[in-house]
Formats: sequence, C-alpha cells, structure tokens
Amino acid sequence: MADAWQKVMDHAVAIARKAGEVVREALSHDRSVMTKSSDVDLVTQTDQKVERLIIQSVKEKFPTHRFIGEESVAAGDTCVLTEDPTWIIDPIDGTTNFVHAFPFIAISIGFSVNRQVEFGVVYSCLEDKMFTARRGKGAFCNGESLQVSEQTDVHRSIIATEFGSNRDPEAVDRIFCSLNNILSLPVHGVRGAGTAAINMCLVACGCIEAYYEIGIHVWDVAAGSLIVLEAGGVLMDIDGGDVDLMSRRIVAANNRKIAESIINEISAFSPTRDDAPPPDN
Ligand code: LIP
Repeated sequence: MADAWQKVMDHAVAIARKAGEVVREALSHDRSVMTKSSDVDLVTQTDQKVERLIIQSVKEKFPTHRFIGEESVAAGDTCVLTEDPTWIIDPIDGTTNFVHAFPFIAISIGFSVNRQVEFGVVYSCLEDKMFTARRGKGAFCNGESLQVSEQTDVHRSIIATEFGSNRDPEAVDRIFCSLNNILSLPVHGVRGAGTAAINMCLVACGCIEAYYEIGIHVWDVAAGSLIVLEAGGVLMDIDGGDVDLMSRRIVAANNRKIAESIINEISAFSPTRDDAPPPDN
C-alpha cells in the first residue's frame, strides 16, 4: 500500500502545481470577492474554481477517495474525518491575501488514511515553492530536505500567528492578550504570512521557531502539520495536550520547549469544532 500512496501524492503535487497556475492567472484579472460566515471571512470564484478542479481530477483518478474541502464544507458538505482515504483541501490558503494581492498564497492538500495524515503538499504558488512531506520520509521544499530551527531559547525566537476572521470581542481580547504576553517575554519578533499553511512551512524551514493560532480549520493545517513533523518539529494543542486537527487550535514549533514557552502565554478559547454537528434550526 505504501507505493500506492506515493502515486496519490505524485498526483497531489501535479494538481497543486496546476491549481497554482490558475491562481496566478486569476490574480491579475479576477479578484472579485464574496463573504461567508462574516464580512471578513472572504471567498472568491477562484477558491471555488480551484477546489472543483482538484476534486474533479482526483475523482477521475481515485474514484473511491473522500474529500473535505473548504468551499464544499462552506456549501453544506459535512466535515467528518473517517478511516477512508480522504483529501483535505484548501484551494487558496490566504484568500484575504489573494483579494489584496498580498504575496503569500498557498494551495494546501493533506491526505489522510485511518485518520492519520499520510502526506502533505503545500504549494506556495507566488514563490513557486512546492513543500511536501510523506509520513516517515521527511519534508522537502522543491526537493531540498527541510529541518526545523535548533533554537531552544524563546527569547531568541520568531513566533508567527494570525488574527483570523473572528471579531467576537472576547476572542479579540484573548488574541491580543496572548500577543501582548508573547511580545513581552520578549521574543525577537512576531510575524504572520496570512496563511496558516505557509506559516507552518516557515517553521519547517527553520525561518521561525513556532506558529500558533486559534480559529484555523482542518484544511488550513492538515498538510502543514505533517510537513512540520517530518522536518523534526512538534505539534501541540493550545492547552499543551495532543493536537486535534478538528479542534481549530494549533501550536506548531521546532521543539517542545519552545512550544511550551508559547503555550504558557496563550489566553485560550475554544471555537466550535470543524466536525461539530450542524446546529438545529
Ligand atoms: C485562513 C488562514 C489564516 C487564518 C484565517 C483563515 P483561508 O485560511 O490560513 O492563517 O488566520 O483564519 O483560516 O480562509 O485563507 O483559506
């Protein structure tokens, strides 16, 4: 079965590259925007088009595989991870970046079997960087092996996070409380590329020591999670327990010491899980 997954991964890389071409092309002429859960939760026709392109091509090649896609879930599909081979797709991670032509945009494809991510592909399509990882076989960028930073002192670290699209006042207060605590440690710097997938790849490359966020979705982090692990990093929940990709909370770091230093400063909250049943009307 191992070789079978390699073939599937090769297809994911090819389709991510093709999706990247579509995104690059659309960037110059088609960025009209719609909204989803709130005025700042954005979607474009390109997100929808790219997701259709990926799903269609996978269905032709692997008709029994399942999907969890950001825009399909927004359109009403369920978001439940089973043991079946499942493609977890974010057609444009960094939709807000895309709308504003802020130059970090990724196509993120995770592939899970028995609820475990088997491979991850993140294509940073404006930088033309193809990040890949296969479980037990390392993480790569354009074929070069990746290794997380060796830094163990949080005071000498760069930490990435994002503000997400939740503007609930209590959530915003907690986000700023965490940021205040982390900046005051102090750390060398705080950054955010505007895409969870690229932030996680930056951890894998060793450019930053950690990335954390509350409010992300499984499609934002499925692929990046394996890329971080295979580059030698760690994943944890915001409360220090094991990460749960459906929980919408994540800390991805170069090592446990840095992860714990960050976790100590985070003011936690728990958004509705991705796999929560829809509310009764
Ligand atoms: C976005 C993330 C970003 C996060 C947003 C959102 P999208 O994904 O990558 O880092 O802050 O909440 O989930 O919506 O551009 O695919």
